[in-house]
Amino acid sequence: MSSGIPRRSILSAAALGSAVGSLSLSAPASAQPVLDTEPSAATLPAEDGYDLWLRYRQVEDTGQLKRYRAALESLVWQGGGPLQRSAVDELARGLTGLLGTRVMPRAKSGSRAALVVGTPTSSALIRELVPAADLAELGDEGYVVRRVTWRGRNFTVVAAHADRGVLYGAFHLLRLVQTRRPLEHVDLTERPAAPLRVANHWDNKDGSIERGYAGRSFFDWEKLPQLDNRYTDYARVMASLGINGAVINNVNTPADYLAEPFLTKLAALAGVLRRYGVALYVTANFAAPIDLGGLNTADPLDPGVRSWWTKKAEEIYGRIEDFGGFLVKANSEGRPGPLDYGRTHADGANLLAGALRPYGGIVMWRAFVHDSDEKWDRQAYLDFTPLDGKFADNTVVQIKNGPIDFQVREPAHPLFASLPHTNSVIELQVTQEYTGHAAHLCYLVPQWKEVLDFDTLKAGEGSTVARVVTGRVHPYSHFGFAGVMNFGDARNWTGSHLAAANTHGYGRLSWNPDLSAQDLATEWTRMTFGNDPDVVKTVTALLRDSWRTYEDYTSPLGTGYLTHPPDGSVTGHLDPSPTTTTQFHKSNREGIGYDRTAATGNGYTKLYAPAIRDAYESPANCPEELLLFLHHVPYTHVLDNGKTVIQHIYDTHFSGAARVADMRTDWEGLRRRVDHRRFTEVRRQFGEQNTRAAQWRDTLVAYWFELSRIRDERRGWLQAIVAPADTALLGGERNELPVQVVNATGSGLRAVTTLDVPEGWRSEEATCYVASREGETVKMPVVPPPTPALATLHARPRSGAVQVLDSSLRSLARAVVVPPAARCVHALDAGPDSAPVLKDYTRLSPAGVWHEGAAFGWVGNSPAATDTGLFDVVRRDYVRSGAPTVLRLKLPAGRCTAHLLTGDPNTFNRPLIVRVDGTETARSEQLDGREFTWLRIPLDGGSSGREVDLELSTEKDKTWHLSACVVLAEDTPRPAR
Ligand code: BDP
Repeated sequence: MSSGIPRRSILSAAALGSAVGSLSLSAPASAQPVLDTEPSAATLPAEDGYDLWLRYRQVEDTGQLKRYRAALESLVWQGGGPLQRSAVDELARGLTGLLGTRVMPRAKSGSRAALVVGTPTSSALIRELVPAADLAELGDEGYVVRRVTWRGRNFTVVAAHADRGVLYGAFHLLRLVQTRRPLEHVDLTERPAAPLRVANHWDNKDGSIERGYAGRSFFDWEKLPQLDNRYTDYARVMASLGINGAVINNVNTPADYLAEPFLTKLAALAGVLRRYGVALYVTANFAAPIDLGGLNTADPLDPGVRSWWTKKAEEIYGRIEDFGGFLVKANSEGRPGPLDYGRTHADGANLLAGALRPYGGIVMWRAFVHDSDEKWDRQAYLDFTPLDGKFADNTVVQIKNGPIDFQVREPAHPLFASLPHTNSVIELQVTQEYTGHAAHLCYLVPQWKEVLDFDTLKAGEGSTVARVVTGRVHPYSHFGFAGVMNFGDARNWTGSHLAAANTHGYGRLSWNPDLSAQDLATEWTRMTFGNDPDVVKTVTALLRDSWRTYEDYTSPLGTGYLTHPPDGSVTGHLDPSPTTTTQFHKSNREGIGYDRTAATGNGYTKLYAPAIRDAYESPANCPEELLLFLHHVPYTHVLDNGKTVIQHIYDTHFSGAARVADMRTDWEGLRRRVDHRRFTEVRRQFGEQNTRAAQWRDTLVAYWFELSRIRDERRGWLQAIVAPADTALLGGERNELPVQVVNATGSGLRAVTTLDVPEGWRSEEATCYVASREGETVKMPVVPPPTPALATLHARPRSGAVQVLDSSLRSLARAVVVPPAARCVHALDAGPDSAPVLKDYTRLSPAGVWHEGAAFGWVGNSPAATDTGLFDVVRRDYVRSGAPTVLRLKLPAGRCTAHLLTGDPNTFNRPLIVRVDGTETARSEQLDGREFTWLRIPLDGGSSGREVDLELSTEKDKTWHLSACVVLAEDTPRPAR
């Protein structure tokens, strides 16, 4: 790296590694005594959350304000580089707000107390006040904040060896005031535990975010290189946490970011970030030499490929001199990588590392290799441990906290401490992909702390994950933290105000993983909502317990992956869908949990140090919260608390969901103590969480009951499940929709079930007798309107006062309505010839080629066909093709409408694009797995009928699907007979 951060000095600071402890890192601000004297019901100005924790509201307590003013009002700065300039700007802004008086830097101190900031190089006063030797050992990022009395005057000093330390020290001082710490005896020394403290943004160039719940990306690629204040504010926020790197694009990325016009845009962005010490990194697509360079290979050992990357690095550094380097996701979930050429991950990483080395850049190579669900937990370990020592020294392997994928509970990843000769970084997920999006409060710091404190024992006692990733176990040259961010363009950055506590917690832990979750929660609360003791106490408690609560109502005992299967939508991984994730949780009628033991399971436990492996091998000795992650046990397995597993599961789902209602009540107690807007928005979020928690509870307890057939000893319930995916309904006719009524009470009962149907539908209630612990299928009469449709249907059973559970998430799939064949001009059910066809419909298969006299048929290429065996007769199978394909239809005279059904019972479905005579007339949205949609295409047969060509296609290199094609004549009054 030619300027900006001299990486070597970061390293030398970090190389002091073990000295971190001996430097007496200060306790977090919140751990020190505090004056809790804020007036509680002060008039609170409107806030929208944009300031996050960088809120600089005036100190309310007059005595305290006076003391702060006396110490800090006079700000002495004797010059320095751009990072010091940013520090001083922030101090001026922050203190002006906090002290309620204009604070401006001046070069000389007067006769009174003063705040002095700078480095020994830039400030004579600093040279007087702090021995340079105290600072030199702190490296480029460390600093001191100290009260010094010199020549009878009191100085509050923020001093560092380098400008960057001054910046971090300035934010620390502001934090002290924001959290109302006394400064009279302040004397703290800080330096980060690791050199890499990076934000990973999974943002796409079209503005979408892979797993974002706060609106769209705030990186505006259309407008860049034109800058926006938001970029500066982003950089301030990052610097306030000590974050010093940002990867600005998704791990699933095209190669585009490595070429114009992106380089110009990136350079502009890097210029803003640089002023706050944040280095810009980019996710590189491993196939870039092919996609951008026009080569026919990306083989890491190919000389042409090597020289392409070398030139590319030169080009990038020509634009961005302090460019941080590349993040790479290779050979995982379909991404290109070195394995495509029979090479290893190390070959791939070293190729890029070689190109970046002359400039000091690094490669962060992800260990998340997910190709087969069966090997998901072991694959990273199996792929990477044989390569230990083979990675170049300017690469680091980036390892997710757990072996699966950011679940609410997982053991620590077995790769930690298993790569003694390979730089390692931990990847944490700040965005709440599997932990409730922006709808559920789930403060993840306690989870991260558990992982960081986990003792791998691989390099003897005390080889905790935290010590591994802070370079204290193995002699790593690069190490630290990556956090998958939760920022979007929402005004408050994180969508949910409370979710910002995770952003703050991640950054602060990456600076110092020894900070406690409780202290961080308190610190964030004080900075974000003020110092009213009731607010601090309540919000801190809400944060502290939220992860456990979320776990209780979603997935206790390590049950595992229970959310909607992987897909790209914003609702992906939010709601429970246990029936479709059995490959991940492995529960069945006999038992529950995933056997990962060496003795009888997949052997995952063998990846840990012997003492841990032995504990994990045994259901009696393994940590209870991981029981079902590691073992398949009978539902009657007895836990330490004397309860059976199934009873414990029932109880935690109910108690967890009940606690959400309490959380909402606790928050409501803060009315008028928190400004109105944020109060209302958070209250709304708790309302949503309450509903969703009940859905989780009801979906899961019913599911476990269905499998185990063991009743909850403490409660009974009734539930009715519509299975619309199994029955296609005929429009305008009387159908019988099967609905399963489940009786989870201790005695048989008579249940009356009604169906919630959309307007224009008719249905009647149905009565049935259901024995205790049984399910009974009732046929519910239902008449949908005659036209093609998709509709969500819910059934409600009732029987006296028996509690009824929600089943809406079990009935997630919509029912499909198709017109009866007799009413159609064409009634085509697409799929292979071998699969079943809807009553009276005609098969539209690849064999249906157009010929003279045919009513319909393919012209040119024919598609392929698949029968998934899932869903009803119409949706289970389809025709599909990667190429545009023409379906010719014979139309009768007059107007008519074609209805095309598209979707996929398994996985997401690309837009189906329909062109009629060359003009695009319809296009579906990209759909989640199991979602379908009907496209309507108006057609005209003219006065005597004609043939029309529908060209079916989708995005380039993707596949379109068609499940059915129905043509209805426009409703004209039928001539009387
Ligand atoms: C999973 C996400 C997916 C990511 C992938 C990854 O569901 O969107 O692309 O991990 O980390 O968490 O690469």
